[in-house]
Amino acid sequence: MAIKLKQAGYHDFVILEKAADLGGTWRDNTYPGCACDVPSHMYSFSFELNPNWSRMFSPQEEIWEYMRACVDKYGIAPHFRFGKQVTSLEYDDHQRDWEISTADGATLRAKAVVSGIGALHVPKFPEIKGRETFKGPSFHSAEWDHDVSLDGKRVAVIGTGASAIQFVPQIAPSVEKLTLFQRTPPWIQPKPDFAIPSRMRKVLRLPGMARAMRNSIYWVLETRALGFTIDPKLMKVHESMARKHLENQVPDPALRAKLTPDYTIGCKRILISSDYYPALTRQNVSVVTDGISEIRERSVVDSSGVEHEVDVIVYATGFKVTDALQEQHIVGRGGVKLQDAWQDGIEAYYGITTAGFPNLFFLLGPNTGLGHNSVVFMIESQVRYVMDCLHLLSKTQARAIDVKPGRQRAYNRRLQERLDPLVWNEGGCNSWYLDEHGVNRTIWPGFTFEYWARTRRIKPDAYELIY
Ligand code: N01
Repeated sequence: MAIKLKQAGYHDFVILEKAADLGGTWRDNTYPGCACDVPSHMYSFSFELNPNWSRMFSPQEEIWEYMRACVDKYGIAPHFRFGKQVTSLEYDDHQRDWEISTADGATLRAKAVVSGIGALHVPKFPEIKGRETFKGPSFHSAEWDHDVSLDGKRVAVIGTGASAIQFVPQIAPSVEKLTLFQRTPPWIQPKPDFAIPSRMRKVLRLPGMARAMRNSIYWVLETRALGFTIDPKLMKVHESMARKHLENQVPDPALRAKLTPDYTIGCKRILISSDYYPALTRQNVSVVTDGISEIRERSVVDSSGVEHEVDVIVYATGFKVTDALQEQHIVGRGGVKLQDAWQDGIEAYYGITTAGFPNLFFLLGPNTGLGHNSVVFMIESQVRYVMDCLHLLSKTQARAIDVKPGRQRAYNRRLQERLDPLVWNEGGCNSWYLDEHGVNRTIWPGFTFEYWARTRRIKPDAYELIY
């Protein structure tokens, strides 16, 4: 967003960052083995291709480094204000601008606000009886405590999502015992990861080659959308690939049974790993599927009453997703709080603007997440849309734009109708894609090129212009 603002000649903006450094996900998540599960040539900006990625799926440090390199190249550094946690956003009906307060007591005023807070950054801890009584070290995967050595320790890992499957194979060889508490097994496909040889990197530096690589990855990933967007039955191919992967890697039928999901693949995020299953077959690793009834000072008790003594607990239990935006103190026109505007569920127009909150734009807002391709593609579409909104403001000399409530409602009605028969809603699982009422507030139900095409230009008649 900052790069595109600058390129368009907007220089009067600040980036408020709660932490002391930039990087978001790729700054916070430092657990062993942290890497992207989308190929790097696609999980990067379309306007800043990097022929030098070291692997197909690059590790966290390299992605963070890429972000820093972009900041340097495009001169974004002076715009950052670190240690600025936004505590409230209030729209001023008279001035027609936003007052932004930060935790250090400062206030700022801005004509427009872009929320880039993401959905996966507030760690979620499970509500398990006695959790606070545990005497040993315990931490969340997104707040990995590198001062705690796990070597020779008895470690409990709770959760088997995208984060857990990356660090479990890394820590398993050095711990004394790893007890993995699995509530729902994920579907896992092989990870086609490899170090990109220097010869291939040389080729990628030739004109057009990095673009061709990116485009081919895009279309391969996009074909995965068929089962997601058309009919869950088309997911069968993916399911048999995942089932074969499990059979090949886990010879023990009892363990295999524990690891076999009972819902349609794709209902939860499809995970990719080639070293997770082998780690679970180790002598010092056990998978507990009985659920957790209690945590005591030195142990985790499962629901069949077995007490597992452990020295350390790692929570790989994910993030507060659908409430990440809702928990913010955001007050729009007429003093209406975002929580009240969204009392029936979070929704926006193309996930970007929401009625009653003029000139407030969301990146990765409601229903713009993906199960099959890179969200960076979605973010870039949203950024272009926000730029188009700003151009409309300049052109019309309007002070603000506000999406019409009827347009937003109609858009979301169609969106939910599309989502109804699809795998996230119908696949027979519980996932963080759904809110507490079982409504999908997270996923875009179509191909990404459809989203790209629909957000290419703002439709001015969908908006009220405020002068
Ligand atoms: O979190 P998750 P994550 N008792 O929510 C379990 C992105 N990401 O940090 O499935 C026991 O996926 C829960 O069980 P269940 C990616 O978008 C990207 O792993 O709800 N278990 C689940 O197994 C991903 O989707 C990359 O039954 C409990 C796990 O904890 C998102 O981040 C890499 C429990 C949580 O899994 C989050 O991933 C890593 C309880 N009370 C992550 N509560 C990339 O490479 C929860 N669980 C881009």
